[in-house]
Amino acid sequence: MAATERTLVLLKPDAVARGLTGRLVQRFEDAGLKIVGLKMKHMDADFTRKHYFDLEERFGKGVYDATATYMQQGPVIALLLEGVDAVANVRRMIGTTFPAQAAPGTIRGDFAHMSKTYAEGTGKAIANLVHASGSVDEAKYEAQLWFADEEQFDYQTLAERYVF
Ligand code: IDP
Ligand code: MG
Repeated sequence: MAATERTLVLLKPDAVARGLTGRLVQRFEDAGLKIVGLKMKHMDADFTRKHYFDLEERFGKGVYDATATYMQQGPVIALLLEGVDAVANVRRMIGTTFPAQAAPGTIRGDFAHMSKTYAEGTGKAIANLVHASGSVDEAKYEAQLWFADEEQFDYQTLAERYVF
């Protein structure tokens, strides 16, 4: 039997402040993904660096600083989700990084519309509502960064009998 995966989702400060928590969590539950960890946290500079440890290297200081400010503007809600190919499936559900290009039906496409051009022109971060691990390796690193062993749970959902 192929193993299931665990992946990290963050509801970013704009999602929490806009009161979208329930609707966004509902989408993952509706797809049969199992919540195996859940917490609220206000990220500080040090923890933001650990979470986005390679972002500055990938996109430069301007993008890193804008993103770090955005991620610390209010609390985030972290979810550890389990399911079949959970990493790729959750990425599919959130849509591409820039909401203006994210397909309708995805979280970023349905709840935001900001473009890369606008973010660059204003020096703003992309307010794109959610983070999700981008690869299986990233998911493993982020799961242990955000959730101690005793904060990660094993239990059975009703849905998994049919969806896993
Ligand atoms: P992802 O969130 O879709 O995985 P990444 O490329 O890993 O996208 O970038 C992480 C985050 O950094 C993005 O979600 C976004 O908040 C921010 N970011 C990435 N590229 C840009 C940019 O060009 N301008 C502003 N913010 C950016
Ligand atoms: Mg990423």
